[in-house]
Amino acid sequence: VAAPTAAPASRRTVDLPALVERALDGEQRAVARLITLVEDASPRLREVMAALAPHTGRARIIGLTGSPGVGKSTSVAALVTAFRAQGRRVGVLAVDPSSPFSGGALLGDRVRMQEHATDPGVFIRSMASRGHLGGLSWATPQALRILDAAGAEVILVETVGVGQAEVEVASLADTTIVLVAPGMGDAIQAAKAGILEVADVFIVNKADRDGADNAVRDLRNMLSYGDGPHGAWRPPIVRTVASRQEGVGDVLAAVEAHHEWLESTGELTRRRTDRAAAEIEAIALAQVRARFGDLHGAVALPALAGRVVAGEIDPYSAADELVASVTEA
Ligand SMILES: Nc1nc2c(ncn2[C@@H]2O[C@H](COP(=O)(O)OP(=O)(O)OP(=O)(O)O)[C@@H](O)[C@H]2O)c(=O)[nH]1
Ligand SMILES: [Mg+2]
Repeated sequence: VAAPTAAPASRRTVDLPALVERALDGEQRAVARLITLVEDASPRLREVMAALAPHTGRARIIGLTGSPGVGKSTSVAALVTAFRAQGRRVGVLAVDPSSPFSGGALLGDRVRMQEHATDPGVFIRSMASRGHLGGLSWATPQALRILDAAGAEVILVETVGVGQAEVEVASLADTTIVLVAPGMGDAIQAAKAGILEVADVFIVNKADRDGADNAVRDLRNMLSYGDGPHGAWRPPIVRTVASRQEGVGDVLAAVEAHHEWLESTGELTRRRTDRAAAEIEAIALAQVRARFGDLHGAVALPALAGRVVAGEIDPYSAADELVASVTEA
């Protein structure tokens, strides 16, 4: 009978430096295992990130967002094909920030990604970040660092699910692509959700369907071109039929133009610095929150709460005491 502790024990004895070396060599299995450490919020991530740091900062990060079924995964697959044709190594990260089950959508993606699955120049990984301390903003940047260090020159990030996560993922990318499709009222939905502002490039996908012209027109109307300071970036609108690889070259050209604009204006450095600041903050807050958690079962927080209930202390002073106790720990 196998000892029930076998799995955790083998996990603990993992030769991390060797795993990191293999990931740096671009070995897919090693990359996958490191990203699993992110999903598990492993305490050994600190070690991994320290070893990877000198090898990061090269990858271009492209986020794709848009309503369910608009064609994000199909577009990701089409873009992977196009980037591979240019000889670039590509990482794909599908993030599921909300759903408790990473079922259907991600499974569908895996099927669509089949043609790329055996290509050693493509890293594909889906990740559930739900339930993490700090959630998406904590886990995604770390997975991106791993892919970056492993040699992915371009990383495509697709979010599954709608809402705040879309805007959040946009803040993780150098270039954010917002997809809409004809007849879905997408442009209006996107405007409502505050997604128009985060778009660097628009794709009107499913241009083989009726209403593509209307979708382009809706977007143009809402974008109010002509405003904005001289030299500001104006998000181009590209039509695609992702399922037939049509228009993908135009998307690549738009992404390239945006990258050149980012570099020439210093915006790339600004965005990456903002991102690093958000990442540091997320890690720091997770650490503080973990210490609060330790105190939940212990004396400090329940004792403080009791004193607040008894009217011995006000909640602000109690919070001060709690913060002082965790930051001095
Ligand atoms: N007609 C047409 N169908 C397309 C096109 N692109 C994608 N589709 C189809 O649209 C459906 C949804 O595509 P997906 O790529 O899974 O869309 P998604 O945005 O990733 O969907 P979720 O991840 O579930 O939000 C699939 O059946 C695709 O084959 C296109 O350009 N034209
Ligand atoms: Mg998808």
